[in-house]
Amino acid sequence: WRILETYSYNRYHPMEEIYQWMNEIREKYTEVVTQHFLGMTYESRPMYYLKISQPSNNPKKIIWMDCGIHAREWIAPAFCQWFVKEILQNYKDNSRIRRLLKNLDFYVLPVLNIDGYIYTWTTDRLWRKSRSPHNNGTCFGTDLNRNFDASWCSIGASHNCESLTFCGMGPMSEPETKAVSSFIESKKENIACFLTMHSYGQLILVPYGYTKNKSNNHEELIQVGQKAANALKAKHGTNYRVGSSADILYATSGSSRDWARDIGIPFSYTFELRDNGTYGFVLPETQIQATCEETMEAVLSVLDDVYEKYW
Ligand code: PAY
Ligand code: ZN
Repeated sequence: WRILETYSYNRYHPMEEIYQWMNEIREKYTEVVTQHFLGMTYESRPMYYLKISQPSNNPKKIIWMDCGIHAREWIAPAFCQWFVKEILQNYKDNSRIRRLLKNLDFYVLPVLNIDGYIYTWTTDRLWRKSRSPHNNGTCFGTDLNRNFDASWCSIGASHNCESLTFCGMGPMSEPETKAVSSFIESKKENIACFLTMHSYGQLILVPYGYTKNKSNNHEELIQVGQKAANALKAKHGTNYRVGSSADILYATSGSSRDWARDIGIPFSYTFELRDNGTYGFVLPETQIQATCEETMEAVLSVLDDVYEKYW
């Protein structure tokens, strides 16, 4: 294992290292991990997700987790990698994780916006969007979290390609959102839970952003989310708030979370990880470990509840 043996989960990694990490994870844990192609980014880079699954005969529900839909939110891809590592290192000995993996398959996309992520390493640390050109190449990037087909570009998003929240030329107009949404759509009957990881703000967000109306399982979403926030706080004392985007953050349309709920996925959450603005997107590496540890508690709490609901 050229990379894996010395891989530090307390560091941020450039995309080439994350690609290598995925390869080696798949090779080392062949009995439970497979790597799958989702599609190409605008700049023709392959998008892969890792599937963690134990062979079994019982029908299993899927947990989806994506990280790095926004390029500058580096703690998110760091968490996806942390999550995979924790599951793989512990599923044999830790009864809680073993039980989850017996009944659930995890699909993890460590970096959704690969072109943007690379751009934050090479050129502009605070880049948010993808890298597709618009308006005859005069401006770049679509906000992929405004590009989903959920009341697309109705509120909290912009048709102006210079804007940080540019919604794109149409719903799912970008190769990255098209790849994710076609895949999710094809599996939606079996997906129990959709988790999309961002930073910053310390929030657990439920649908919706595009309306103050509530989804039909809103109370349950809040309950599960609040329990997760309590578990998170118990680890290192970090405070999170739980609520819909429209209620506790701001109005947004075209988010992946709202879209996932609208196509019928019951549990759909956006996590806004640390911090509260002190460092913002540039969260120091010294905080990766504590952030990932506490987030792991929150995610496991959600998964326990999802599991309880189905079995
Ligand atoms: O409705 O889920 C939502 C919005 C979630 C995020 C968004 O897409 O705007 C919130 C922001 C993010 O993580 O991208 C928050 C950060 C601090 C920002 O850039 O405003
Ligand atoms: Zn974000």
